[in-house]
Amino acid sequence: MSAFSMMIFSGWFGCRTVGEDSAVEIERRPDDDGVIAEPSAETALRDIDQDGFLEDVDCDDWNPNIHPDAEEILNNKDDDCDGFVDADGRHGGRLQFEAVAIYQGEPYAFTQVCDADILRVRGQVEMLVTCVIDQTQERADQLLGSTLTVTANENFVFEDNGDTSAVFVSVGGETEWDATGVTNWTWSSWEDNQSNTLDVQVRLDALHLDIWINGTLQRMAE
Ligand SMILES: [Ca+2]
Ligand SMILES: [Ca+2]
Ligand SMILES: [Ca+2]
Repeated sequence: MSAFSMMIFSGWFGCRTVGEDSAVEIERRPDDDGVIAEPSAETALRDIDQDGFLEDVDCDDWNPNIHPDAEEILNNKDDDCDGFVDADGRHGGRLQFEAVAIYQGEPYAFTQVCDADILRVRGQVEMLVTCVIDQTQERADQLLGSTLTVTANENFVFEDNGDTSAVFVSVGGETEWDATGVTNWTWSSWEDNQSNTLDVQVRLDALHLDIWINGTLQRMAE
């Protein structure tokens, strides 16, 4: 092969090589883009606990007693998959307030309607009752003050009733006082009808003062 022929052959071979590389590169580009994804495998929903509810709606697919049609019971679990554990949630409304106070040996009775707010989260309860005292009641200003506040909190889960200490204060009357008492409340109404209401019974005892707070609160929208 002459030197000239070698140049032509080399030149032709070189061009051929580059051409092949380019062609390969161009041909691979669409694949590299990965635009055409493989069809995803069928992800069949399972019903692991065989309770009739698939795992996408069954909030505990390992427990056949927990599903959207289950009954919510006091067990520290969200049995019916509505996002609320037992009677959890914020409950609000108005409660009836009655009090008897002894002043200089004389009993005085008071009635009142008070605003109430109870927040229950996984069994832990915080309660706030605020009573703006009706000052037309005899000696109300002296014995109850202008605003009476009851606060309580308790961490209980399974019990359907509980005792807890409460703090209640009177603000602004001639006689101001701080005291502690005991609250009792019940979840019985909620258990009976699984409604969004909650019975509340609070009893506070202090020196020369007894207070009862009763009523039903409504679960508030989140
Ligand atoms: Ca299931
Ligand atoms: Ca629930
Ligand atoms: Ca429950």
